[in-house]
Amino acid sequence: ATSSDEKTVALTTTPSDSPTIFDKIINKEIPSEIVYEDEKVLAFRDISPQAPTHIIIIPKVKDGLTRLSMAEERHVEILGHLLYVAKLVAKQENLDDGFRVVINDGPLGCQSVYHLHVHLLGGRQMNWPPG
Ligand code: IU
Repeated sequence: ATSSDEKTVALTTTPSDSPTIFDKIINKEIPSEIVYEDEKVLAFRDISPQAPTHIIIIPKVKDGLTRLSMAEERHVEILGHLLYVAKLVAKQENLDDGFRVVINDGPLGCQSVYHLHVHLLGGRQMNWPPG
């Protein structure tokens, strides 16, 4: 999918707490290239990479965390862990000159999968502002 397709998906997806395709990835019902896994999180290569390295990092248990705007106090630990794992995976992917971490929230933020996830992007020069 191109980034404009991704925007179309984001704008036509209704935010909800229903199971998403990421549950199937966690349960290994559909294949993915997993690059990191521990008891709390899973990191796998994005199916439609927007950079030479593009990895999605997700909590294995959603616990109502469909999107960052739904975060509650109980999610503070997993939110911190997701960012720390982004750092570990960046190191593993040799992104020593820098990388970008993104969390899209909601239709305006271009979120298309309602299971909170961190994008780790690297391997090319990023631009600012993002689109
Ligand atoms: P977003 O922040 O909700 O837009 O990100 C969802 C990402 O999940 C997006 O980059 C998709 O390419 C990616 N993805 C995937 O890696 N595997 C899938 O089966 C599906 C989406 I659906």
